[in-house]
Amino acid sequence: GVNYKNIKLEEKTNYRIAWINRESPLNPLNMETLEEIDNVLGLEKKETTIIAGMNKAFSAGADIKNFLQMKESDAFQFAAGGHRIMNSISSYPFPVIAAIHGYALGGGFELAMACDIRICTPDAQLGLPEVTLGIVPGFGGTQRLKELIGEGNAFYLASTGMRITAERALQMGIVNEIADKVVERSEEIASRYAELPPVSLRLIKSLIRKIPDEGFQDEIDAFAEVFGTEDHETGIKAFLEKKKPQFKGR
Ligand code: CO8
Repeated sequence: GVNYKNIKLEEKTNYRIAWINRESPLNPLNMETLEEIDNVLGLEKKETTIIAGMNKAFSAGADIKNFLQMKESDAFQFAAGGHRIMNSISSYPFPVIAAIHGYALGGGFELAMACDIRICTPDAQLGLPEVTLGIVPGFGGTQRLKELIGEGNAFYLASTGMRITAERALQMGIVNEIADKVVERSEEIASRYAELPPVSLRLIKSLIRKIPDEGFQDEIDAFAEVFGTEDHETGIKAFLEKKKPQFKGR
């Protein structure tokens, strides 16, 4: 089998669990981690896949340190690569379940949104903080959030960058269930899927989970565009230096 560096793959009889397992406790995502998840989805045996986080969180998003050196063209490549992997989750022929504990922020939240089912712990916090860094969501988050909960609350969350609680996320329809033991609960659902007809599951998923490509393309362009601004440097440096950013509008 493949040796993964950023995830731990647990094979069960009728489903599998891909654990995000980064060195840093909040499980920051990088492209390599996403590619390893993509690799799991490419394995020959197709079955329900649970994505969960080891350590203290599902994932607090992209590794912000990596954004420091990024130019517009790198940002474009990065977002395009991320979109490709998120789309491979939504076009995977079996359900993918996100078992969320702790934080699901930025790219971590976008990864959870690319999944078909979301279960979170009562203390989970979700959000799209990109705006506070002077950037925008770049892994399909604007489009998937809008599709999931409508324009009003999607704009509210993406434009303020505020985090919401599990309870609020359930109320908005972002998560399907709150459970104390999210992985166990996800495994129960995965076991149920193992007893249901795979062709029906695949067709239901493809009928429900289609999003027009146009918005995704615009989001990739927008992600590149913000990397041409001075404000994105201000926001990213301020986060890393634990200071409050002073945005200049350029
Ligand atoms: N990247 C890198 N380091 C991080 C990240 C991150 N996303 N989040 C937290 N850390 C680090 C902190 O810098 C800190 O490091 P150190 O201990 O060395 O000082 C450590 O983790 C713990 O963080 P805090 O001290 O801030 O812990 P708190 O408990 O006070 O706060 C929070 C936890 C609320 C999660 C806070 O750390 C936070 O707001 N983090 C940033 C979250 C964020 O903005 N995420 C979005 C990133 S942008 C993004 O994901 C864009 C997606 C587009 C493409 C994705 C591509 C893969």
